[in-house]
Amino acid sequence: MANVIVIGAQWGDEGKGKITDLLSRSADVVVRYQGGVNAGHTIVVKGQTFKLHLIPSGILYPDTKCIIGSGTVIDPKVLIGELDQIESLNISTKNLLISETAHVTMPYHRLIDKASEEQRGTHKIGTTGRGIGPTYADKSERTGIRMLDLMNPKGLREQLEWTINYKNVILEKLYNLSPIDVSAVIEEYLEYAERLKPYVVDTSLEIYQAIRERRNILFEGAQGTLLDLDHGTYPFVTSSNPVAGGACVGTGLGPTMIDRVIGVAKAYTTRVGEGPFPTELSGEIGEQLCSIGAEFGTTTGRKRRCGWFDAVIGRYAVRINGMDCLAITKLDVLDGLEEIKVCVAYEIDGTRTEHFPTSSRKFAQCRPIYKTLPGWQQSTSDCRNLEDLPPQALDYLKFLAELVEVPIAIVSLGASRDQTIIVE
Ligand code: 2SA
Ligand code: MG
Repeated sequence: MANVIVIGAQWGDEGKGKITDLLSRSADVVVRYQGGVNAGHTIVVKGQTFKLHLIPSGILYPDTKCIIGSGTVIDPKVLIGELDQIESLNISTKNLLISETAHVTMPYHRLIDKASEEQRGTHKIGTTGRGIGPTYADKSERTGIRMLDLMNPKGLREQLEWTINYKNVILEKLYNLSPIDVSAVIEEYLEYAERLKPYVVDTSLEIYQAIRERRNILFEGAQGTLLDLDHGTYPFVTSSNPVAGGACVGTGLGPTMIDRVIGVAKAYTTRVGEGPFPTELSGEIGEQLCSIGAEFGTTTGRKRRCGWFDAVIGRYAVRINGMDCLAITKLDVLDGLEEIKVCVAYEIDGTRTEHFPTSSRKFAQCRPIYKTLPGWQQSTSDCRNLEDLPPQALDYLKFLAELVEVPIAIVSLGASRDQTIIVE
């Protein structure tokens, strides 16, 4: 397996959770490198369903080391809730490591996230409201609190007194909100620090040593390529770098140590939050995809917007991530359709283009050029080999692979682990 990055090739929710779960079985170390509690996947263990936002699901395997890397932002309250849940199932959390240099989401980050969205009105981003943008903004502004700051009570008191007083001015003057109680927050976070202390280390060093020992490392991207701060549909993006390059920056590892990049895409497209989406379906078929695909956010429960597969986006994701191969998920959701459309190119101002535009304003003007393929109208959820698939489904996959110019290595046909075709 070697060192593999798994990234989302669309707008997040591509089913990366299932693919990383499959690959986790042969991984010695699983690493999160960006994002925070805006991510989420649902896991079923011992008949109990629970949601993880920060801890990689690899924690469920007794010998897998799980790392929350330096490029992530950590909401300690949520993280402790996850630790409690896992431990309540009698599963050990001793294999978890948290980066000293990851930034901490504070109460004012959540407040500012929500208040600024409200103030933006029709210009809102549609964030998850988890304080992600403001935490990363503080990191760039150099007023952030890092995990290692949390571990130093005296320093933390000083730092938070200054920072919260500064944030209180913003909360009161800019957003008309009540100020935060400085000492209550300090006490609260000192308690979190006590609980998290055993996990906090220099994770870059841990990863480097694991590589030197020839262990298999899986880098797990959250969100997706089009939500990337630099390469996504700005400003309708998240504040981190979900693309493959983010795995190096977000862990403290050089690019020569990565062997492979696997992209995950749905057999159609979804997006949650605001922003342009050329292949979006507003009518009956969109509703059908949403209900069959159960397209609701894991973190916020928001309904996802649904549309056809967009190969312009697919090719773009291949380029930006240096993708080696693709995992196509939720093919079974298309089972009942008579016809399936695929966007092969865009038309902007009467001109055809096969390239993704860098400007969101231009992107909003893109009209999809479709090729229509016949559906297969039979269930694929029990298929376990490519040969089991109806010929139309196989043609559909072949067409997608040709368009995006990388092979399809995995096909997923349902939520359970065995509903998967591994292409040899
Ligand atoms: P934020 O909160 O600042 O990161 O929001 C900025 C944009 O990024 C989008 N975003 C996401 N899109 C899809 N899935 C995400 N994760 C959750 C999930 C979403 C949920 O796994 O289902 O539960 O709602 C995710 N996280 C961020 C967001 O919609 C904004 O467009
Ligand atoms: Mg998700």
